[in-house]
Amino acid sequence: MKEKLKELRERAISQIEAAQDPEKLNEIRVAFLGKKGELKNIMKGMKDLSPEERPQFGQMVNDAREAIENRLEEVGRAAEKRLMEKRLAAETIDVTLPGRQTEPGHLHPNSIALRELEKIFIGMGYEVVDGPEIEYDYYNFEALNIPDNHPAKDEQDTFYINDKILLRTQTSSVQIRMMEQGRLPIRMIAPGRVFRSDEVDATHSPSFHQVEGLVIDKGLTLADLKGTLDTFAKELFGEETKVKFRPHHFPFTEPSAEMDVSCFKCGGKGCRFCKGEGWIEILGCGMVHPHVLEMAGIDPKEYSGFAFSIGLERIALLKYEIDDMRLLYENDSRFLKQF
Ligand code: 2NM
Repeated sequence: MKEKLKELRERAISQIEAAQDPEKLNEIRVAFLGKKGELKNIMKGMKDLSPEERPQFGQMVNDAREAIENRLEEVGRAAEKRLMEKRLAAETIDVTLPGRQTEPGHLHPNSIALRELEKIFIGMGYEVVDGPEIEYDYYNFEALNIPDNHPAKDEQDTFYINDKILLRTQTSSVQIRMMEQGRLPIRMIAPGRVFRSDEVDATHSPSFHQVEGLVIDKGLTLADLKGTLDTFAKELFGEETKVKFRPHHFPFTEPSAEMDVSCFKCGGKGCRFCKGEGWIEILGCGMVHPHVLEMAGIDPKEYSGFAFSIGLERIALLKYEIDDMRLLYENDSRFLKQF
């Protein structure tokens, strides 16, 4: 029996030492020390021993149990430690890895163009003024000397909210409001969204942006208008830019003109960009009609003024050589990130 116990003890220890994981160690514990384990089994033979041998054998069983328990404990701790180290290694975070890149936003070409226009006019002493997009018919048409039978007033061209209220078709309405306030002189630009009932195509949209300018002072003449817009064109398109004024008609200005700039691609020789013309139309302008001044409460015998109207999208398309206005409204980030 002693031999059997010795063999059992050695077998248990060698199995423990061969085991790698806590689960396996537990199986060994159950097999040897459990209620129906081998050690309990061998103790059943105690009854066959002589009374003198029993205590000695009992002591040997206890020693064997203790030895197996100790070994289980030691090897178990080592296995737990290995397991923990393995888990920690798998969970390691490399703090030196670069972070995930978030794409920075981009200024819209309209915004870049607007900032550039504002910079030029602020540099010439203009203030930037805001006004309502929903406007009275009076400020949008009547005060601008646009008669009721004018084609612009047709429902085909203008979004009406009711008889008297509409979505502004030009930011001139902001300038009328400024003139009414009567703080003279005025040197302002009114950038903003305007609305016209147009079908969408490469050059039209029902909503686009204007930057309209207005200067009111004593003694202003057409020469002031030409000098101002010539300076503006040179700052926007380059020092070598030439301007050309073609007579035109607007109800709110007299005389009126459209201004072309020499093509900044070919310098005026004619190319694909200017469609062989050498010139590119960029704005409408004129001396403010005396009747417009009068209606706004300004005495046209004392004051005169000039005004101009720039299409913001047109400037953005030209400057960044974009050939379809719809690209400006689709907000595809692959397109926008190029600017
Ligand atoms: C244009 C062309 C020329 C214009 C006139 C005024 C105001 F309020 F002074 F009467 N603001 N903007 C103007 C002048 C608008 O658009 C083609």
